Amino acid sequence: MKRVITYGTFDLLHYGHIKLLQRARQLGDYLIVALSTDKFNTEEKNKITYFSYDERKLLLESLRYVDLVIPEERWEQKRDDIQLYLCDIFVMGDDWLNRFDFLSDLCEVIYLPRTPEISTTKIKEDIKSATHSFLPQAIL
Ligand code: C2G
Repeated sequence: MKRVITYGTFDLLHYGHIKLLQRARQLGDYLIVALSTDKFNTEEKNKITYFSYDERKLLLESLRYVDLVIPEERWEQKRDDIQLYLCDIFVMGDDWLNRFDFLSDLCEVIYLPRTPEISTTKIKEDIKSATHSFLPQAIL
C-alpha cells in the first residue's frame, strides 16, 4: 500500500483544493491530510480562517480522496509524521516548489501544479466586491 501525505489549511474548500487532493490520492492508495489547526493558522501562518478546524476537517473527511485527517500544529512535524504514518510520498502544490526537498531522504517529494485561477483569498474578494456592487450607493 502506497501512502501519500499532504498539508494545508483548506479554508473555504474549493475545486483547486479538490484537484490537488484528487491528484495526490491518485499517486498512491491512501491519502493523509495534515490540516492546519486554528492555532497554527493564526500564530504561524497569519491566516484567519472562515471555517474552524473541526469544520474544515469534516469537509475534508467527506471527500472520497481523503482517507485520514490529522492536525498540523508545527512546521517541524513533517518528518515525524512521515515516519509515524509510514508515508511513501509527500505532496504539495508547486507554490511550495523545493521548500520541502529536505524530506527526500524519507520519501518521494512531489510538487503538483497549482490550479492558478482560484484561491480562498479570491473567493473572499469576489464576494466582497459583488456585495458592494449590489448595495445602493447611498449605503456605501
Ligand atoms: N492549492 C492548489 N490550487 C489552488 C489552491 C491551493 O493546488 N488554487 C493547493 C496548495 O498548493 C496546497 C493545498 O492546495 O498544496 C492547500 O492549500 P492551502 O490551504 O493554501 O495550504 P497552505 O496555506 O499552502 O499550507 O505546511 C504546509 C502548509 O500547511 C501548506
